[in-house]
Amino acid sequence: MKVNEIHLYKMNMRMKNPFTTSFGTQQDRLFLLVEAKSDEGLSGWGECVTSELPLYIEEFTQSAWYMLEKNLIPLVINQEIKHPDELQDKFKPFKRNNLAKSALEGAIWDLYAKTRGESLASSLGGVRKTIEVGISLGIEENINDLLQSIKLKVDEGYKRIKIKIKPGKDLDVLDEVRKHFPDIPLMVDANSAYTLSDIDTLKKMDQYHLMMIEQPLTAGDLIDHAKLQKSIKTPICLDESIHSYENARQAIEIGSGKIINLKVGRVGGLTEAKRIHDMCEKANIPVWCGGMLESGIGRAHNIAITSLANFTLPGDTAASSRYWEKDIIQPEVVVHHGLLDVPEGPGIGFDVNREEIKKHTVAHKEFK
Ligand code: OSB
Ligand code: MG
Repeated sequence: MKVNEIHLYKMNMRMKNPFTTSFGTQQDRLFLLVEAKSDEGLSGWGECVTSELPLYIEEFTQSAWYMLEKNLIPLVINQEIKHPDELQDKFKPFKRNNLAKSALEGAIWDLYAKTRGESLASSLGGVRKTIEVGISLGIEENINDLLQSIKLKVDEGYKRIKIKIKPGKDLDVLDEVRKHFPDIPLMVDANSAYTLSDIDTLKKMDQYHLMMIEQPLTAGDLIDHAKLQKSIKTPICLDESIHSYENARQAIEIGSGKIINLKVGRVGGLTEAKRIHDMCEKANIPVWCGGMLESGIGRAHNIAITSLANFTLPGDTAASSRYWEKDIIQPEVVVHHGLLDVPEGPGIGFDVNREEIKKHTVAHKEFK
């Protein structure tokens, strides 16, 4: 297929509620959409899950726009592409910038699946018809607000609850949560907020029978995580330390953790996510799909990758309505009793709502 037109949209969408992690609070999502059109008149869509500021990862929305505009889109436009896997080689000279790469690659994957008339999930080798999902809850000033949201989400049927923690908002919070919900599947995410000097606090988390503790230590670190994993029972799950197949291979080799949160954007796209998935499957390392407060388009990509066999733990792909008054896809993503159907229509399997996209577009550029 030939991609003869690409559109880049800068989006500004306000979430229903602010979301707080150890690195800050966000409510306005400034991200990018990529639309790739083929000579057959089909459109593929990808989402660039950056934020306005580089607080979670070094990329940010303007850096991704620049990368896509100046470096990545020129490698793809008007080129014959037989398979989306080819993009990895094309993009390889440019180090990292994975969120930007993933957005364009995702649009091409969607376009490829649509061209073949099959779902993105089956193009990727997915096997699940439904997936299990959990929910990620931000840090709350007031413990009662957190307890109330947990109750709501447990009642809605989400398969596990993840709560964000940071130094000073950890053991006391867990005491309260376990007092009220002694048995729910529970995990915590520190977003890199601790160091090995906090080892006493981290050890104490073993008493709460957590499914895992996500990214306790510095982003990018593997060595200290391996040291920590040796002294705690709770499985460590890596998020901000895994940017590639090689990172994952090394993490497994030295025992930096026992679980991987696989985010398509962070590893540079679906092709790399699938490679990491396959390796983890062989190594008996379960994976689950993380979230980046996506719009419906990124959410649809997450659903497709989660249909692969080794996504054995519930991910963060919650319903559209958890984030948005109105999502930019039709139908929206709905979750029943913690389960979500993998769409069977061509590509991402959701229609994009162009009117809704237009409402939130703050910049647009067309490439031909
Ligand atoms: O660490 O998983 C994370 C959101 C933004 C940046 C990083 C993370 C998160 C979440 C929310 O945990 C997941 C979601 O609901 O999309
Ligand atoms: Mg995380």
